[in-house]
Formats: sequence, C-alpha cells, structure tokens
Amino acid sequence: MASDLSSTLAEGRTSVSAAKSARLAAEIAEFADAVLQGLSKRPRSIPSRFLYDATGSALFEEITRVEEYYPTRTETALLDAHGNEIAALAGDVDTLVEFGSGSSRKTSLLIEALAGLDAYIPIDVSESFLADATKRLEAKHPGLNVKPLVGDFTRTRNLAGAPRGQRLGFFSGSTIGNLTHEEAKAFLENAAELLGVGSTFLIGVDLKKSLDILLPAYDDEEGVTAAFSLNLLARVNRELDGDFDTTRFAHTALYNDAKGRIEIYLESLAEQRVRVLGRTFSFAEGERIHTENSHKYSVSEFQTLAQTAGWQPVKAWTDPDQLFSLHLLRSA
Ligand code: SAH
Ligand code: AVI
Repeated sequence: MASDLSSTLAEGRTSVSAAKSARLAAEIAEFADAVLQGLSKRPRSIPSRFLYDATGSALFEEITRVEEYYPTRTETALLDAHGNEIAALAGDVDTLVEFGSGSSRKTSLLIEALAGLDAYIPIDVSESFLADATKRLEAKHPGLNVKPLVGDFTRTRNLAGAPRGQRLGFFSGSTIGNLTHEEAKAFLENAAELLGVGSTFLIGVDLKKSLDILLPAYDDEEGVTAAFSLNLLARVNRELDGDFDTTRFAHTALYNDAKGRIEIYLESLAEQRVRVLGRTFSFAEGERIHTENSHKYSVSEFQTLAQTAGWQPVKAWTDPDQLFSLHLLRSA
C-alpha cells in the first residue's frame, strides 16, 4: 500500500517535472525564434516579454524601488486609498485573475479589500518568480485558493481549472502600456472572454506627463533600468549560446511624442559582430535593438480604448500629482 502510494506520488512528480521541462523547452524555442527573427529584420527588435527571466524579474523589482520610478509607489497609494471603494463597486467577487502578476505585492491590498474572495489566479511568464510569489501569498492569505498559471497573457485562451463565479481581472503597473494600442485592444477583448459576462476589470495605467519626470523614470541615476535592459543580451548569452559583450551596448530611453510612448533601445557602442546560435549579426556603431515600449494615456484616451474593446468605464482614480490612474471597467 505504502509502496503503491509512493510510486503514485513519484509518478505524479515525474509528470509535473516533465510538464515543466516541456514548458521550458517551448519557452527557449520561442525565445530563439524571436531573437533570430528580431535581429535579422530592420529595425531590429526583441519583444519585451523576454526581459523577464528570473534575473529580469528580480531587476524589475529593484526598479520599483528606485526614486525616479514613481509608478509602483503611486499605484500602491491609490490601491491603499481606494481599495474599499473599488471592492464595493466590483460587488461580490469569487475569483481574482491577475495578468502579469510579478511579485503580487500590490495585490494583497486588493485581496484584503475583497471580502469573500475564494480564489486568486496570477498569470505570468516568469515561472520561478511566479512560484515564489505564490508561496508568499499562500502564507499571507491562508484559506485563499491560489492557482498560478505560467504563460503569455496575450495568448491565454482559458483559465483551466479555475472556479466559476464572479471574476475581477487585475492588470497592474501599467503593463498594458507595454502593448501597442492594437495589441492592448486585442488583449482587452480576450480578457472580456476569459473573465466572462458581467465581470469587472481593474487596470493601472500610467498618465502622460512632463518629460522631466518621465525620462528619468526610464533612465535612473543608479543604472538599475539599464541593467534590466542589458539583462536581455545576457539572457541571450545564457540561453542561446550568444556572445554579446554587454559593455558594448547602451540602454537608451526616449519619448516618442507622436505615439505617446517611451521607447527603449539597446544601442551598439561600436561596429561589432555578435554570434547567436551559430549565426553572425553585424552591428554598425549607433545601431539599435528596440526592446520595449511604454505607452502613456490620458484618462479619456484609455477609457475610449477600453470601450472599443467591449469594456464600460465604471470609475477612474488618479493621484493628486496626476502621475498614475486606476480604471475600474465592467464587461459590456
Ligand atoms: N504587475 C506587477 C509586475 C509588473 S512587471 C507590478 O505592477 O509590479 C510586468 C510583469 O508582467 C512581469 O512579471 C512579467 O514577467 C510579466 N509579463 C510581461 N509580459 C508578459 C506576457 N506577455 N505574458 C505574461 N506575463 C508577462
Ligand atoms: C512593467 N512595465 C509596466 C514597466 C514600464 O514602466 O513600462 C517596465 C519597465 N521598463 C523599464 N522600466 C520599467
């Protein structure tokens, strides 16, 4: 009996670790495709979701603590001040679904405000970071059913095994700004399907503002944001047999006024050749790889975008300095 049980448990562990290895292999294959294609085309680019391996996620956490990076502390203050009102407007919520949950630190404020919450489903591509955050949340909120989902939130088509009932979506940190307007619309339409009719969605959105505040937030004195960007090249070296010399590329952040977004690039500091998975890529001095966009919205611009994707604005909250906004939406 005991040996039956232990062999069943061992088989269970084997299938869990096999699933994990398969996921890891698929993620590396996608990373390889994205890098080889992205470095072959002009302008060169690599999608921003690949910034978040375990090191990238830890560096993003560091960014949230630097003085110049106002979004995290401002959004936290908004959640702290308005959590109860948000919970009252959202009504009875059974399941909270978070997209790009990262450390889930801010989420505790929402979980505490939502009386009667049964389940929390954090979705993130950064597997080990998600696992650590899950352990922390389970310890902090005993009785809450935490069901993490590893994957790309733009391609999540079902919440496998998630309890039914009333759902509230949460997309914090202005991660929606890392998507283009078209991608954000498609994401919001898919989220409406995932969350279901009558669901609500709370989204943190960074506001348009003076470049004196905006530019330093993406190029801090200490160089934490630069380290976060450059880790993408280090990740290529680690996972794709690359030989990028990260001291010969520079993190560059600029504001594209026409597109209302911060654009982040890695700029080659010299003429150089780099090898990735056996292929050679030549860089001219000053040539760039586009790694990230961070779109900024006025409150009404974001509400219009949400409406085109089938979400009705319920209420928006902003801080006194008009740095950041929180939007509660209801699926139409
Ligand atoms: N919401 C947190 C973390 C923001 S950082 C906060 O506000 O602090 C962005 C998070 O989204 C990271 O944890 C990253 O791993 C995740 N992420 C980025 N692109 C993703 C994608 N396409 N699918 C799933 N997760 C993604
Ligand atoms: C996660 N995301 C919303 C951050 C942002 O502000 O666009 C990522 C980031 N990149 C550099 N600094 C922060």
